[in-house]
Amino acid sequence: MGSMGDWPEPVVCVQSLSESGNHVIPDQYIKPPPERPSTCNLTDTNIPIIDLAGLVDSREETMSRILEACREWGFFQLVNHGVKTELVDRVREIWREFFHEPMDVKKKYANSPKTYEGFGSRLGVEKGAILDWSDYYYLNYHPFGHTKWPADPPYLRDVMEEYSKEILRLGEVLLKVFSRNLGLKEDCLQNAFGGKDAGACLRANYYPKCPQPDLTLGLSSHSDPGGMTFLLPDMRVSGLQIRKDDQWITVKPEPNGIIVNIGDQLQVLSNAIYKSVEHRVVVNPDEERVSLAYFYNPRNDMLIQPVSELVTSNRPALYPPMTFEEYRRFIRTKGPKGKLQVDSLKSQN
Ligand SMILES: O=C(O)CCC(=O)C(=O)O
Repeated sequence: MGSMGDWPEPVVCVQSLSESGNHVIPDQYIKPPPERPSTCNLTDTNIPIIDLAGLVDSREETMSRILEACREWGFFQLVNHGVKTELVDRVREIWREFFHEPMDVKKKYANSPKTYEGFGSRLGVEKGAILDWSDYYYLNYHPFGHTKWPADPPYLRDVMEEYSKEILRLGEVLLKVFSRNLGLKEDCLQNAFGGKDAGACLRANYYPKCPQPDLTLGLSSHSDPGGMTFLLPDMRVSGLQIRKDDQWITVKPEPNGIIVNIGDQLQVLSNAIYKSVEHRVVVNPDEERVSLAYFYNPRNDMLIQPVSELVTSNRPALYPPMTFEEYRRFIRTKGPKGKLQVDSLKSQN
C-alpha cells in the first residue's frame, strides 16, 4: 500500500486513455464480473422528487416526504431549491470547460492522496487496485478555504464561490428539516456538524467516453463518507445508479434539479434511521459525462456518534464514536469500495 503522501504507482489520466483511440481498456480498469454494470435496472422507477417550495406552501406533507426519502431511499432530487438556473448551468459548463483544457494545464494541479486537492485520476492508495474510469478535480471550500483554484477558466472561482454559498444555505435548511423529522431540536444536527464551521468540499467528476463500458465503472459502488451530498448530474447523459433492494436504479435527472443524498455521518448521527445508500456511475461509449458532487460535512474534529435522544434500550447506539477526520482517513486509504464502510464499524451491542 502507498503512504498517504504518495500514490502507490504512476497515475494515468483516464482522458488520455480514452483519447488514445484504443478499443480495449487496460486490465487495471476491468472490474470483477459481479461489479460490472448489470442489466437488471428497474427502468421505470426514479428517486423521489422533493419540491422545496412546499416547505412554505404545504409544510407537513413536504416534511413527511423528506422523511420518507431519507429513511427509504437515502436519495432525492430537490426542485424549487432557490438556486438560479443560470448559475447551475454555468457551474456545469465551467467544469466541462476545465476538463477540456490541455493536459499540461490540468497536470499543473496534479493532486496527492495527502489532501486530494487538485486534479486526479484515482481514489485510494492500494497498490494494484482496480481503478475507475474517471478523472476529477477536488477542492476544500469551507471552513479553511483551499489553495488550488484552477486559474483557467478565469471565472471558475467566482462562479464556484457564488454556487458554494447557495450550497451552504441549502445544507443549513436541510439539516433543520432532518433534525425536526427525527423529533430533535431544529439546530441539533447543525451543532453536531460543528455549527457554522461545518465543512464543504467538492469533486467535479469527468467520465470520458469508454470503449468497453460493460467491463468497468466511472465510479465504483460507494456510499458517501460525509454528511450529505448535493449532486449536479450531467443533463445530457445519465450514469448515476443507486442500489435499492439489491437492484440498481438509473437516476433520471429532473430539469434544474439538485440530487441530494444522505452520507455515512448522517446515518451514524440518526442511529441508522436515515440511510446512506450505495451508488455508482456507469460510463458510455459515445458520450463523456461531467458531474459536480458537493459534500456538506461535519467539521473534521467533531466526534460523530448517534444523537443521545435516538438511543434507547430498544435501539442501542449502533456505532462507536469517531471523529469525521478519523473516518475519512480510513475511507481515503481504502478507496470508494462498496457499502458500507460504516456498517463494518457497527458496535457489537
Ligand atoms: O457522477 C455522479 O453522478 C456521482 C458522483 C459521486 O457519486 C461522487 O462524486 O461521489
